[in-house]
Amino acid sequence: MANVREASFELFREHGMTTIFGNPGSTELPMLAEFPDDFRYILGLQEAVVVGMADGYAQASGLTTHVNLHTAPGVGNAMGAIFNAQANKSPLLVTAGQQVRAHITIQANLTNRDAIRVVDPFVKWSYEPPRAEDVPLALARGIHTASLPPRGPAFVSLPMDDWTEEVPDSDYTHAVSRQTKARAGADPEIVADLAKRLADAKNPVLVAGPDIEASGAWDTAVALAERQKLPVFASPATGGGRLGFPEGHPLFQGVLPPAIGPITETLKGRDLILVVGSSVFPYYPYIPGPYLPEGASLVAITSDPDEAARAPMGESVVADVALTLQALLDAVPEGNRAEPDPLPDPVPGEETDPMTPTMVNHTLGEVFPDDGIVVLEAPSATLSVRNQLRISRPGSYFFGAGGGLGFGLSAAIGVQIAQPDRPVVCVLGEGSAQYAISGLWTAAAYKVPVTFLVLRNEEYAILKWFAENEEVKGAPGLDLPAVDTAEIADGYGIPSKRVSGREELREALRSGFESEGPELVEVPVAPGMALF
Ligand SMILES: Cc1ncc(C[n+]2csc(CCOP(=O)(O)OP(=O)(O)O)c2C)c(N)n1
Repeated sequence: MANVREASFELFREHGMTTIFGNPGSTELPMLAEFPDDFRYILGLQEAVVVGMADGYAQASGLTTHVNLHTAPGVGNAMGAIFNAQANKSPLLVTAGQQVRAHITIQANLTNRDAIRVVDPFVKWSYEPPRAEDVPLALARGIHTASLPPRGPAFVSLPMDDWTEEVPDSDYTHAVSRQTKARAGADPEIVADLAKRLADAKNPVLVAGPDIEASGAWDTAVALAERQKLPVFASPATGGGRLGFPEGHPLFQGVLPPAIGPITETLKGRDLILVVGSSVFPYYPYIPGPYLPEGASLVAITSDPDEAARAPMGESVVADVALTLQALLDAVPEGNRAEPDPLPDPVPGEETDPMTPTMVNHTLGEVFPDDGIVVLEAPSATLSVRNQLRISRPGSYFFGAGGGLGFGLSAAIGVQIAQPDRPVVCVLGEGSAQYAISGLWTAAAYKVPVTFLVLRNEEYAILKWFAENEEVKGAPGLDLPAVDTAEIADGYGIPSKRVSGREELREALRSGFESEGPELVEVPVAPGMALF
């Protein structure tokens, strides 16, 4: 007979979940006792960072990933990052220690007194097993729940005295090895109808979303666009945690703006808008207008029933994105429409001192390795990074779709751990970097060779832009003088440089990409939004 810990670790092993991200406390130590040699524990110094790292790891590895947090306060610290993981559709098993069962009712110190309810809105399932013997089954259910579409975090609260309890074999052995599979294709009649509508459309367009990449449909999306000569837009950057289409492809027409009116304006004249692997749409800010251009119909393919239900217009097909796109590709003929003009090449813009974010991103593009990965959280420079880099390989771009800052720095570490052979650059605003700054310790301690590129504009530039849009005058708290991220990085043991000028920047980035450990490059940039 195994104890709860042995049975649970067997379960994790069976699912390839041998990397655990955590920040331990007294209530988690019994889980970590006699930690098996074939597992690794990645320590983060604050729970938001721990979850952000796991989120990046889960997305870049495709594996459901275990994050272990410290009872109520640890979960509390992690909430913003769990919200982000939900928006990113990141398959996380989030566990947290709980007081000894005999202590819960009398609410002894550190009791997570409403463990299930606290995280409930941000997870797919939240649970505390009624008996110790149920722990392995509850963990198995959490793993399956997190990994079934739409993927996302599931939470299990684990009383600390459960781990040494014995579990009868019959209670857990099936749970350890069972699998769940859920790739369901669309009704063939719906696909045939959609194929006909697409082929008959005069001026259709494809809007590519993050689930194309996540579902493994990248090549199929390219083949469909090429066969039908479809112009392709990326779904708005606000919700685009990953890319759905190569942005250097001649059919690529740019990133859709994120607001209602401007999207409709951009898509004016289209008769069929095919949205794949995206919500319709991740709008922000609120700029009202008609939801669709005159004469247009919209069909969205998504594996997420909630995305389908909440869309304000159009039709939705709920099915696996990769299978449905493949079926559609097989059913459409070669299109004979005129191909759209490709986007002009990105230009660096004017030389200024300090450099513009556009110039910095252009310079990054010059030295960015073919197999490089960008993790992005530089709010006022988001579009500039997209427009300058035109990333064209799958699995090469990660962005926090939830919008909660702190994702970027921490996720970059998880992405790099999952993809040790690919150079990772994490582009950060100096404000954003502070939300997860202690992640630098993990990068240094585990020699995770991320190159952190910090754009220092001494302000919350995007909030100044929002203030103008919202006609808010005189708001305090939008300036950020004297945050010296390079010196902070030194304090965490990360070699860092402050650079100015393109040549110094190129050299510092090349050194970062070649280094076997993390490096941080801080570059002063001109204030304001960078759209190109
Ligand atoms: C957790 C969290 N808190 C606050 C915000 C609001 N917010 C959005 S952008 C931003 C400023 C980011 O500053 P910085 O990283 O320096 O980027 P910049 O806007 O200057 O490009 C803030 C505070 C947020 N998105 N997430």
